[in-house]
Amino acid sequence: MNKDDLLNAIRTRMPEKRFVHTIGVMETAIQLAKVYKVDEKEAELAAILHDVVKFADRDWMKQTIIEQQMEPTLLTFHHELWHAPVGAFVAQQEFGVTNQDVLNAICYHTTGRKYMSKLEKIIYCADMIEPNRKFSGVDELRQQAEQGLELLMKACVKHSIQFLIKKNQPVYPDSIHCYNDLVTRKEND
Ligand code: DGI
Ligand code: FE
Ligand code: FE
Repeated sequence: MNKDDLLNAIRTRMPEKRFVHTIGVMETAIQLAKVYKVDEKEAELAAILHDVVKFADRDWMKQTIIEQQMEPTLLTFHHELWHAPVGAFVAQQEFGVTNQDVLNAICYHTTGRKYMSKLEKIIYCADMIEPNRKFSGVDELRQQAEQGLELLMKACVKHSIQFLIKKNQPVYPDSIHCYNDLVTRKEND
């Protein structure tokens, strides 16, 4: 599927606001891919599909997690986390995506995980800093975008974990593993 067909296909599955967010993630991810030397087409594809099932039926997502034998812990956490792994499944099944790095970037875009690839980090960060995001602290995160992908990623993960803690929300284990991996790592890229 070419870019326009993909965009038309996802547009029918979400409200306009979410589509505008997706375009913002796509443009930001392509910019980051240029700076950090990642395949721009892969960044574009992962960004377009990252929230493909954000508005899918909750019971259907739950069913898919069970049937596809995804991590059962997901079901004990907030349903907001489900659209990422189920989105990766739909990208593969319905959109024919075969590139594992693209599928992983969709799958881990909400929680992160340890040992993330550059593409995974780009989608995670682009999702947080795209121009339509308005939360307090977002400009500081945007300023990190040119400081290195590791530093940007660390700032984004810290912000989301702090946000969850402030709201008294449980933090999914992958998010903690992601944070630990980033703060114990020595090299920066
Ligand atoms: O889908 P988006 O809104 O573009 O962004 P997203 O995929 O990063 O989802 C954000 C939501 O996910 C937000 O409501 C916070 C929630 N979230 C992210 N990480 C965790 C989490 N919720 C819990 N409980 N635990 C997490 O680790
Ligand atoms: Fe999302
Ligand atoms: Fe998103």
